[in-house]
Amino acid sequence: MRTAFSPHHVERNPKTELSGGQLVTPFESPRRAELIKAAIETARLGPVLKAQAFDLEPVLRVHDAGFVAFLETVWQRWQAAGMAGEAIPTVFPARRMQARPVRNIEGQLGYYAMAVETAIDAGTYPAALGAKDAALTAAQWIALGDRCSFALCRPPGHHAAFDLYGGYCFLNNAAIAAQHLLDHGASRIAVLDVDFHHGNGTQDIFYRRDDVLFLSLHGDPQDAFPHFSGFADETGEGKGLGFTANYPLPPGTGWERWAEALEHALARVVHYAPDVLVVSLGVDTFERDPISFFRLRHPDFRRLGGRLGELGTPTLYVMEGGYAIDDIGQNVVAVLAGHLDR
Ligand code: OKP
Ligand code: ZN
Repeated sequence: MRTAFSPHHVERNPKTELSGGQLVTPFESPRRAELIKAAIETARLGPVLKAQAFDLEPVLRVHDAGFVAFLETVWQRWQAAGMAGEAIPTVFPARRMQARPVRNIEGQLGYYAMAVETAIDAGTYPAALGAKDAALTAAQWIALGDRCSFALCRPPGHHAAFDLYGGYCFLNNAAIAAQHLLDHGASRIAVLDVDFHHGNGTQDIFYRRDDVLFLSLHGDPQDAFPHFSGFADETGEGKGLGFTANYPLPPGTGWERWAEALEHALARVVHYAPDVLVVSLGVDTFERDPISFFRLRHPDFRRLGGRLGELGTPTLYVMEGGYAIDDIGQNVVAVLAGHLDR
């Protein structure tokens, strides 16, 4: 199995995340990707290769052009406005206000943000471009016949919607890859999101479509971020009705209950018979994750990979969350090794 990796991820290294009313060192750190890369190499799961550079065309298949132009220019404009710290919005188009991308940079930050924990720094955009390159490179390998590949993306992507960033995400790596596969021969893609948090961005991008089946297992939005997306009654719209499935789960959920939801989701995948399965792989379902509340244990990640490998569908794994730094490498390797049955 090949892994695609972009060294540009290190360029995103913000000093601040708003958490519990304090500016703390971000949970989503450069070390995460380096530890995962090292664990894959140590486990000899296959080569870790530098991502190929793609242009913006595949990005603009799923994201708003104004949004991408905002990401490209926000840091320079924030600095030009004389702001001393990292770029964080302060005001939002809340209910009954005008949701318009006004010219002022603070106004645009509020317009394009879905959450404020995520500060933007000088290297955020190059890192986000590198993550999408990793996703597209690993997708290309699947299009050319690989049975399984891994996009070691950082920053993650699944909270990034058509025209929204937040939740540590800027470009939706999994959605960009899924669309690229559809544009290069696939007719149906299933995206299975096993990150602890609901993949609101991926859901948003494909909500009205029947060529992408989106399934997500996650902390109940009554209790967990992103709070306003991921309820069981969100099932798609228009011709996409029935092509979104959400499995919100309560605090303390362990393997038994989680695997029950997984089996429901996998039955849907098998019935859909996708050409490619895209897995939004977060390992923040781990029992010691610092920001999540599921209780999956290390061996459960191998079970997950094994179960996905049994489907026999070409599978693209796209890295999302996971913040238990001491265990992140081993947990990701467990999923991939389980899939490869080694
Ligand atoms: C990104 B990914 C908890 C606040 C959580 C953001 C979490 C983003 C997770 N009090 N804030 O899905 O792993
Ligand atoms: Zn997550």
